[in-house]
Amino acid sequence: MGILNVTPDSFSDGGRYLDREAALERGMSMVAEGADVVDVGGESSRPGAQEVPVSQEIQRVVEVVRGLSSYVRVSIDTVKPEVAEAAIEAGATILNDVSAQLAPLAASAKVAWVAMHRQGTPQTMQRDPRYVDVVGEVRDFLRRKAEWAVGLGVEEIWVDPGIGFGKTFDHNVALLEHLSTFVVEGWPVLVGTSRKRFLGRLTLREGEPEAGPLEREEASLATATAAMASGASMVRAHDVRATVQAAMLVGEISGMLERAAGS
Ligand code: HH2
Repeated sequence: MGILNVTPDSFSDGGRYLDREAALERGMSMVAEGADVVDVGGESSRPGAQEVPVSQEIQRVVEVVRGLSSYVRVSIDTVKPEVAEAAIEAGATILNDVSAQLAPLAASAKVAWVAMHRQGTPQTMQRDPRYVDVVGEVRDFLRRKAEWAVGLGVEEIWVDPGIGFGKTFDHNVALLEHLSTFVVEGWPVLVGTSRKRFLGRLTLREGEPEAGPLEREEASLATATAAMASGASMVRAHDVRATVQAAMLVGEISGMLERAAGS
């Protein structure tokens, strides 16, 4: 899933694709690089991000969705029902819902639904996230949400532990470490680590400053590869070309390991 943020303030690519032509060009380049899905967003969900009025968010995303949806499967990254409806009307077939509240809309519009876990909202989520058992709580939350969506008639459901959304460094690492426990729940798992802040700390070397968003590419790729090897069915990535190569390798290596175990 390639990330296309049509925003001025996304944490790593804000402002680059605010111009519609630039967004369409980047979307098409992700298709050429092998993306199965392009995830279009018109509002940043980074910690502390400001909310965007509905009309402005629609204006940012709709023509980009329309332009790309004849070439690739498009998902709309929004928490606003009006924006989701407009994007679906323009051709989006996945509703990427970081609020995990829009299943009724996904059911009535007959599109796929991504239920992501988060604690708090972008304005509050990194203040003091707390869990007794982060893996268990996130897993129970996602199971409840997926069962709710099944009851509403949503036919394609994805679950996402929401790396960086109301999570400390330790919470993020624990969720990635135990990703395979989400996979056995039966729902395909989507994971997004791309360029996120915890990667800076994960790769910190003594005496050096923490890596900024654009210096986290290798760590993004490494964690995406690990997530796919743990059974994630889709990863959300800025660097599509490298991530597609990693996905191919994970497939090859799993096959090799299976053959070696069988021989
Ligand atoms: N992360 C971001 C946005 N949407 N959706 C899902 N399902 N999972 C994620 O982990 C996820 C997401 C945040 O990343 P990004 O889009 O790069 O930045 P911003 O929110 O600043 O636009």
